[in-house]
Amino acid sequence: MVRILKKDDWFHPDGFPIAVERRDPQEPFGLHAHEFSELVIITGGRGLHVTGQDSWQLGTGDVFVIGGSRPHDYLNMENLRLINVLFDQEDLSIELMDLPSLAGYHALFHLEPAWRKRHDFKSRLRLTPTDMKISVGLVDELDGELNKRNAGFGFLATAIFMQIVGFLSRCYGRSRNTDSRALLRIARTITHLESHYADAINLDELVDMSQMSKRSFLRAFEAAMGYTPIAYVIQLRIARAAKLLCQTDDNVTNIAYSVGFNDSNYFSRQFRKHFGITPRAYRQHHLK
Ligand code: RM4
Ligand code: NI
Repeated sequence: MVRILKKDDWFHPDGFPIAVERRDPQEPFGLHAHEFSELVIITGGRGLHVTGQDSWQLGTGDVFVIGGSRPHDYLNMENLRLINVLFDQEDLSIELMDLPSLAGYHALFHLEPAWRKRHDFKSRLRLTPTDMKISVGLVDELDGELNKRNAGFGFLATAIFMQIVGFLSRCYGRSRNTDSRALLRIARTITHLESHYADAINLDELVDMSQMSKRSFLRAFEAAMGYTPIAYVIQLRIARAAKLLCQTDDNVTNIAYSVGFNDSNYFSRQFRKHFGITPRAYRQHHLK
């Protein structure tokens, strides 16, 4: 049985869903998973990062994200030092704004964790000393807000957290190594879909962008995102439609068309499959 770290034990009793845990050094901890996610910055030393059956050599400057359900541990530590930024994405409900337009964001948060095996972890983010300094500075600021907990800390801590996520996403985007570049190419197909979800999807265009064979691309995409590109676009369209249903009084058919469906019955079926209720019921529910 893998030990599961509980939100209640790791976040402040007020329930604010970001916490900073410094490990200087990381002590033996044991295999575990979390009810939350963890952004890890290796600040010094060496060690093995174990996820399931696999293990990866860590060094200073490595940054990676551990989704909650992924069991992990550290072994063979030689003065391994790290900073964990614990966060619960759902409880945070941050507006991502144009973050998904950064390929580095998808690469760091979605693709690398799922795809590490193929790249033997060579596609991870490794910060330059300058970027490391900036990142640690931001974490220090975040930590300060969280410790003082003065009125307004929730807003400020969230803002600093967003800065960290945005900054690291940009850092990934600047990565030069071959494996990271390969991951960024797939990430770019995702950013393309994010901004063109309402258009007809051209699979060949995506394959071209990835510079991979069609077969490898499809496999890689699905492994990383949990959906085929087509299914992913449908998710984007439905999410956008859900927003429009709440925020506008445009009719269902128009909304379906405006997000890229060309058949409103098909839209309603897909919507229902996703949310368990019809678009109309969804709107009713959110009007209350
Ligand atoms: C541990 C180790 C784990 C982390 C907890 C919060 O020392 O770094 O990975 O989840 O702290
Ligand atoms: Ni952990």
